[in-house]
Amino acid sequence: MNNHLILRRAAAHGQDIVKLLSDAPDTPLAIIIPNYISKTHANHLYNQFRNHPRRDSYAHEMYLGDNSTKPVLKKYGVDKVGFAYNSTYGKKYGSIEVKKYYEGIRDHIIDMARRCVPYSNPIHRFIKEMNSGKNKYPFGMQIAAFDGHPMYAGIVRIMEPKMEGGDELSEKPHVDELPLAKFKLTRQLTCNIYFKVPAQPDKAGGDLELWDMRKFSVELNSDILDRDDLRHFLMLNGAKPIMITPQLGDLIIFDSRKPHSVKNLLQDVRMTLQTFIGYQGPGKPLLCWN
Ligand SMILES: O=C(O)CCC(=O)C(=O)O
Ligand SMILES: [Fe+2]
Repeated sequence: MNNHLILRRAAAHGQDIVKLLSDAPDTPLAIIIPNYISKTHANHLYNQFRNHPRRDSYAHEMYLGDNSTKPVLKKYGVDKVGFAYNSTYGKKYGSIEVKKYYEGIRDHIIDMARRCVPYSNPIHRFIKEMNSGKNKYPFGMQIAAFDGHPMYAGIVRIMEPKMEGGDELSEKPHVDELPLAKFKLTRQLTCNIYFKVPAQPDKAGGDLELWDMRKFSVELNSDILDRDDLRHFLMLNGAKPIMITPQLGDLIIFDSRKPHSVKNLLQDVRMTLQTFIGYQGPGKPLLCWN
């Protein structure tokens, strides 16, 4: 899995994000920072979230058929602790869904702060690193405020064997993209910190599959993404997947607008702390949210 498409780094570095965001032919597919959090820190998070009372399913937005601006939320083999902005896609500001999201994140902020103690929240640490010191991102990183007030960055994603939609997540690559109607981003990245991975990764699945789109010639639109044979279609058009086996404590960032999938989990539990990172173009701060 270790090849030239992956930047492996000892520490977070804003210039690596610049590289990931570039359109150059040698743009990497992912940044991996091994041991971003220690094993004891990871274990602390696992114990805090393994039986969380507010765990629910994390639906993924799908744009099906002709009605492609109205997303359908589908179970995709993942549970979450936290609130996802995609629950408001296709809904107006002032709608019940938007209110629920902002009310939800208020409680989530308090809960996360409590459960992370005595450690710092690793997503907050990453944002801090992107704003200060010699490794910062040149234009900083902020919490997004797509509706005019601050959102929240840091959701827990949980995978276990045989969850509804798991086969689809595994077989059909997906993309995650904030709709234009919400806010215009130039690029979108996702950042996961792996705090529980299967004990026997070779048998247990849960590999992350990223598609190298360099040789892919057609624009990715919803017609293409809807295809049941998307995996095959991508291959036929010159895209190639690479596999990453996330290790405990890894921080991994990649472009969420490029197709990716997570292989079916056959044993154990897999848990990450995740945030999206939006790029608004040069000279502007990166924006984080869930
Ligand atoms: O769990 C992972 O490894 C990646 C999850 C994912 O699809 C994402 O962060 O967009
Ligand atoms: Fe994703």
